[in-house]
Amino acid sequence: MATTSVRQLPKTELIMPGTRSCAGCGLMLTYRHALKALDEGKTIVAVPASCMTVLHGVYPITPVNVICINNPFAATGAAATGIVAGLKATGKTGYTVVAFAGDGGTYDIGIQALSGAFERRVNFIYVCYDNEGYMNTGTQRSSASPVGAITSTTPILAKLQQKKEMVKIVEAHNLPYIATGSPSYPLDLFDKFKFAKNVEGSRYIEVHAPCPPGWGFPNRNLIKMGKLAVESGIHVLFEIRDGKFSLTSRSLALANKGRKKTVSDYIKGQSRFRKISPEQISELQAFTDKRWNELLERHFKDSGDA
Ligand SMILES: Cc1ncc(C[n+]2csc(CCOP(=O)(O)OP(=O)(O)O)c2C)c(N)n1
Ligand code: SF4
Repeated sequence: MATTSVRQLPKTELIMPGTRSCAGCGLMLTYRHALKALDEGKTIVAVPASCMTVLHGVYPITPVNVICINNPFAATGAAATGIVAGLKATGKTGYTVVAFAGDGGTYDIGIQALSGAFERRVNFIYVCYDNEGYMNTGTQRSSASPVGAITSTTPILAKLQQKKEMVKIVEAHNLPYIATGSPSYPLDLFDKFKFAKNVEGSRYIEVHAPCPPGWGFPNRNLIKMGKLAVESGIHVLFEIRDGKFSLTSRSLALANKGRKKTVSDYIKGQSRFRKISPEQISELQAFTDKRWNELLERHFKDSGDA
């Protein structure tokens, strides 16, 4: 469970009014809490082409009060590596380098640079905010889009394949810290960024970031949609510290007692699933249950309660 209380969250806001992100954006809320946890005036953010670039605004005006470097779409892992090397070469210490990329920039086009940086153990935090599509350019399909979702490149049959399990790929790099998060559970998110900040080496945090226009739900339902994802097991909250796995927050509560909601509960409020077939709903439920059971088993094994 989260150790930080709402009252203990830093009052400082690093994101001022006037961002260009949509109302009800899950990425925006994630970024707000991440910066609260990370920033002590010495944070440098690497951002590829994405909604995150749009959020930052048009040079020379920005509503975000941290140093940000825009890098080419495929190059986030390499750009963060360069920042870390530059700091070392100029003798600057005490900085936190953090990369913030979408699922397109992580699961697809950025995976090579990311894997290279992780293999070299570069000292930075990589955040993938997963809004399950290429949202900035008009909701194209990515390998993180779920089965049954309509995107602008899967308009007729909806997406036929299950989502790529990116965290499993990241785990193969044996990082000291890997976590998942959700803007609907901000204290859990804050604690994970706070912990990650003090770990040495490459760290990975993947956040499920609901996107009202891309998923087709009203702006006001952002928090509800993120919660439904966790309560149905579509997105599971956990962390892996030096290989030791534990469920956290609402996912931990669901493991100990409580019933998961169904994927139908989750998809019914999103118009991107309007063409999903009954077979695809069963496939998505089976995929979700299998993954949940694997993670549950791992949690109880690693916590010694198996
Ligand atoms: C090499 C290259 N190809 C395509 C683009 C166009 N482009 C800019 S942002 C973007 C989508 C990014 O998707 P994602 O990484 O998922 O982030 P999101 O937009 O969802 O925040 C694309 C295709 C580009 N900038 N560079
Ligand atoms: S398109 Fe989606 S991810 Fe992009 S700014 Fe809007 S709500 Fe956020």
